[in-house]
Amino acid sequence: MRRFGPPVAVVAALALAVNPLTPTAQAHEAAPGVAVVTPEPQQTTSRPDGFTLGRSVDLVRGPTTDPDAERVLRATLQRAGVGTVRVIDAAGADSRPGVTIWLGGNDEVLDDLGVADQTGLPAEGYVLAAGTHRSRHHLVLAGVDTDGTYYAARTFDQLVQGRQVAGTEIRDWPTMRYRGSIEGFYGTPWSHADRLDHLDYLGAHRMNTYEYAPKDDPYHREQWRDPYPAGKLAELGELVNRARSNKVDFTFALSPGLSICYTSDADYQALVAKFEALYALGARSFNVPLDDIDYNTWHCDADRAKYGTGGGAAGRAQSELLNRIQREWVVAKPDVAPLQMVPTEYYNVTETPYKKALREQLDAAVFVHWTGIGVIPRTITTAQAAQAKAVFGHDILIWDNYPVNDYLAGRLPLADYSGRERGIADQVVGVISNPMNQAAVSKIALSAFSELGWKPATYDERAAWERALSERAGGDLRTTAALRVFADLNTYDTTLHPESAPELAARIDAFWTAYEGAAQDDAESAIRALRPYFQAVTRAPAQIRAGVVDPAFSDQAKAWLDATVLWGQALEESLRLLEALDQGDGAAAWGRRQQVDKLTQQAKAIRDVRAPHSGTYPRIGEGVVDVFLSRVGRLHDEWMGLLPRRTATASLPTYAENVPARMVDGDESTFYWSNGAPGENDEVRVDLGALREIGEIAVLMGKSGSPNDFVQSGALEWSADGATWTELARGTTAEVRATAPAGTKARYVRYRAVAANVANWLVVREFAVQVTDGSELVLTATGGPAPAEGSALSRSVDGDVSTAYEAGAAPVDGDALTVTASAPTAVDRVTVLQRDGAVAAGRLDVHTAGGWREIGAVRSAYTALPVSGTVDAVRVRWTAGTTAPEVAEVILHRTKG
Ligand code: LTM
Repeated sequence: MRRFGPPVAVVAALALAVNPLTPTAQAHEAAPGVAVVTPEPQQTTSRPDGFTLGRSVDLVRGPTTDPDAERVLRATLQRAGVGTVRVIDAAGADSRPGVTIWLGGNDEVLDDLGVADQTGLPAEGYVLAAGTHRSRHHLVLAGVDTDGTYYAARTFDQLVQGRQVAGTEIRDWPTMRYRGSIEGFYGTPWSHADRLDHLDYLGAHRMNTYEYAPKDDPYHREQWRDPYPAGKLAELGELVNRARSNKVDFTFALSPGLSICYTSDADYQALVAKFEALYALGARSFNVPLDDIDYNTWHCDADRAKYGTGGGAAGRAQSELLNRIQREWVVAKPDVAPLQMVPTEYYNVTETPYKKALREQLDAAVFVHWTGIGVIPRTITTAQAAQAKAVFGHDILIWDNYPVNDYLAGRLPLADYSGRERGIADQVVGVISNPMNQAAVSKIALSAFSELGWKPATYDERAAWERALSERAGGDLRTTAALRVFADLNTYDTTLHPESAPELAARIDAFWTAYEGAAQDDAESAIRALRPYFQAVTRAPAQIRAGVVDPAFSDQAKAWLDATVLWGQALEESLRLLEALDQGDGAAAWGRRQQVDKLTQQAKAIRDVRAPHSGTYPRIGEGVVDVFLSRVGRLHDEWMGLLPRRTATASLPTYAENVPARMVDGDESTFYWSNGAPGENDEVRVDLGALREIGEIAVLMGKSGSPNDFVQSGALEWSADGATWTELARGTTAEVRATAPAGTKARYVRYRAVAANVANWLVVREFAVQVTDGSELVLTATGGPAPAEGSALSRSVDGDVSTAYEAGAAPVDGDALTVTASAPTAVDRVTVLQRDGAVAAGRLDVHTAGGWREIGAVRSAYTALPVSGTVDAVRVRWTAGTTAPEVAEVILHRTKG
């Protein structure tokens, strides 16, 4: 049909592709029995004198012993089958065969083992030594401080394989001072249980920072002055304690910027009162975020009078407030860490009066957060970090907006944590993650943060990602493979990963190359080669649910997992649809097509429970999965004789469900809405599906409520091939109209921004392009039974088989659906598509110059009857009392040639 010549090489390559659910060990994975410690310790030397843990061990507490470290250690020992832990003095240590654990260090034992002690290592560093001296086995966990001993215990937890302790000497310390997360997103905040679990996760991954800054906690931002209610305060207290037991600094953030009066002593007192309340609970680290506020708006006259206007004035006002907190409150409490702040200009390194004011006036002790350039930067380079340090004139803590998804409704960014240069560690004091609304799902990215923060010198984004998947899967290879498939479908995040489902897309590209050019046999093998990956998509959610270590992952990813099953099934059905077409089986193809549409609708009806994701459907491989399904649908349309429909696209992302297709649906009450302001050369485009002679064009932008959402300065252009464009008109208004010169033949028409909009987004209600050459056969439907409310007869001839004319009642005597063509047309087949489950019976007639003539019966969902001659109308005479029909399409297949 559409395949010419066999591209054997491509087909062979496809056939060799492995089923991605086949468990295959990855190169980065350690050999069986050898532990992988994550984050990777700075220095590891293996020794030959490892040992096996018996039923009991002796425990000696040393100078940097720590109860939390002991808790972790005891849990590890229990897991390894050690039933008795005998706590003894160093003096009573046994020299007979057995195991002694030195928690908190012991220099003599380290000496005996020939291991240098921890002296000189940075804060939080430790030495871990496991070896044998004179037939006694020793495990020394020697921290520089108690945090270090805790981390030594965490590392030991990963080292033990069953009962085996490999002989080892580890010297380890963190490179970055701050490692962890800031719960700093908009939308549904994490639950209390999420946070407790997250703090455990941070501790287990040697991360030491959790900042409490959820934008939608009213007491954090909108109502910052109000004290927390008792219940909420109790929860915060529990978090502080849990953080401490995981060696995590709970940092309490308060965001007063929406309403504070900087000169007001009462406001200052309200702020420190809130800090005091958290201090009383045990919090020892504090932050004042001033992001996402308008610093040109004062909230009291006194501020305006004192500071004047502009960024410099704002910088001075903020500095004075923060200096007072740092100098009067923080330093009065020696156990409180230096204050942190988030500047209003957190997203660039440009020199401005605001930054100058912070640089020159903000107390030197205060740490400044910075997101990298552009809020969600694709890359953060060492040079940029150095610039940030210089322009803010303070220590920089990177608030990295990954994998946050509050700006990506419906998406879970699950790709690797990429684009961060290792050298940033030399310029900043730390990198912390702003995670997703879904805490447990964020762990894939967080694991990479722990690796970058601990040992940036060897940070490898891809390897870290693979390790994170494996960890979520508890090391199970099938679950890891399923997670890889799922993560691929959830790659797109605008900047770090602007591509969608790259693995799936590559396989689909290879498939089309093989399929489109292949002879029948090779087409079948192209389908056979692609099918396992589609099956892997369908099956991945069940494998993930069965195999992930953390039930919260499946719970929080539920909407995406459910949707993945449906999209996977739709992909599989679409392959069956292709097979049906290859076999010339129109009835089977129509059945498959309906399944694809049904599955797609079900997938789009799914909602997550969290804002902002509750407002839209989970996006699964969007731009790849849906495009594949549409392409198969177009092949099916073409096979049935439907003329190519016009389609619409936009270069900008879509806001909510206001998709580009709404620009060409003939309905001005629906619209395309971009998810951002058009930049220069952003465009909306109509594809007529084939070269057509065009006439009047109208681009109707803006809408009530958003009248200024239009391209403020644009060019209306047409093209025959999508590459070379001819300008038709320029526009600066919401509605742009023009008429193409007579004889203009175009396939594409676009409206392109010639300059960026300053702020306004883009709404296009309708992008109408008139076709003047009569090549678009226009069909009109009349008759009955009358359509049900909300339906229309026209849906039986709209060229879209996913919509249908739904009759409001069963047919009565004399009811007929009549379809009239805009011109008499040579036709060789008439097809009537009814929806399964609503199939009415009737007789099919065609109208020619000789009048009406019956050509056969309509009695199933798919009726295709041969006809010859020039037809100007067809009709279905319904059998009275039969089912109320739902007619998806009536198609006149035009005679070729
Ligand atoms: O990034 C910062 C400093 N502020 C906000 C965050 O609260 C928000 O989560 C992210 C992502 O939308 N963008 C911001 O600008």
